[in-house]
Amino acid sequence: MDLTGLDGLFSAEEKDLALKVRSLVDEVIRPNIADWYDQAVFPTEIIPELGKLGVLGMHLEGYGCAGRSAVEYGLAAQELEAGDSGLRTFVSVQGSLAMSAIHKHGSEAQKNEWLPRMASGEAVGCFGLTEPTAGSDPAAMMTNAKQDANGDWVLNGSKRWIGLANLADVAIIWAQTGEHGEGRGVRGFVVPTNTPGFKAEVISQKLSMRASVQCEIHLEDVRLPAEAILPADSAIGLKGPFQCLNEARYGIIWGVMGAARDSFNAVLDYSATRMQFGTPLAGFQLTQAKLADMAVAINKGYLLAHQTGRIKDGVLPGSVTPAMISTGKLDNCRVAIGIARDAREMLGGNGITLDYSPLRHANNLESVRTYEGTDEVHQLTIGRHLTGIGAFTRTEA
Ligand code: TGC
Repeated sequence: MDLTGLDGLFSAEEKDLALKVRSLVDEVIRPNIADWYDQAVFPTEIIPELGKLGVLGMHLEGYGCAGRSAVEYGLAAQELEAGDSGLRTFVSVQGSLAMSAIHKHGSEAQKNEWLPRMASGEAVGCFGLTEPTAGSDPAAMMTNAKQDANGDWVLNGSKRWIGLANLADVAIIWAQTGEHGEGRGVRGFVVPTNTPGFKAEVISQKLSMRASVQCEIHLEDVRLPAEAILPADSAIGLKGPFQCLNEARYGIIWGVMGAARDSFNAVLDYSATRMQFGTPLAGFQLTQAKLADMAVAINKGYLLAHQTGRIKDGVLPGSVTPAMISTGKLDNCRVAIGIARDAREMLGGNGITLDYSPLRHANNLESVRTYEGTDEVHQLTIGRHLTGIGAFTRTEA
């Protein structure tokens, strides 16, 4: 499938890491994923294995984290998502969202308390930004945090689509602290999930990401000490969570290409052995045209991910901008879902069962394409970059 010299882009160490993650996927995830997906089970037993492999918060430095490069993180995301988007999502939520929030914006005490345990998989984190009525527009969040006379914070509100909130030990909750006053605005809070008033309810009957759990969080007078706030100036306002979303969106640029690659491999194998009209499917011109288009699209997606990663690592010049991240997230998700759907079609009736991965990937990618910014959010982010005009219009009720 390597049509563009991809293999030569990576060092021996990077390839070694990718192979280690691939082995875990082959040994632990592939044999079980159809059942987990069918039964809507997130396999919690893999959390310590992922910790042992060093992929939880792997791009972070210190506090027990592996301090790997952005490209290595991307390669790991790609291998995990070749297994299943739900499992890659767990690693993203834990490392890029919850751990990144603490690492970027937290106090030394918060970092020391949570990051080593989260890196090993002993503690699970979740990231509460989205709300039932505030998805693409987190500025419209209703969750609020009020400080009382003793300095305690009291949180009220609800969050939705929060990965693993029911299993999490700690939640990073973003809440509005008021429009006026120094340090006010949207702020992040480190909330141990055993705090009275915190409740996570699993969202059921999903048709996507079934080997993963998403929840609605209800916060009712959740009382926290003053030091539960993420104290850094970098976390005052929406740029606090957006910096974490950049990390997660970056991982998606790579991850979805893993799902695309796995879909392609499934149909390449199938077409070599499936006979119709006395010929393997692979011998038909229409099949080869489809396989060629898929392979070209995957190569381009890898190159986009690689280019973004090398810039992020400072190996190539420039810096990674939000528009660059949006370009990768938008296009690689779009391309991956197209490949997974085409692969399903080429599998014929067999493609609608869990014996083959493409429809599972396509269904998962519906979520991946939607979370961390829909196509439209990323198109408008790129549009703003190109034109200098923000087209996100807010109409006050
Ligand atoms: P805007 O005025 O553009 O920005 C507000 C402040 O944020 C800064 N900023 C960024 N900083 C870093 N990285 C970025 N990508 C940034 N984008 C914006 C900006 O400079 C500004 O800073 P300052 O200092 O001037 O205050 O804000 P806006 O409200 O106009 O934003 C528009 C828009 C649509 C781009 C933004 O709202 C957006 O990205 N919306 C999509 C939100 C999204 O992706 N939500 C999904 C979250 S996923 C989730 O909650 C579940 S986690 C997954 C799981 O648990 O499974």
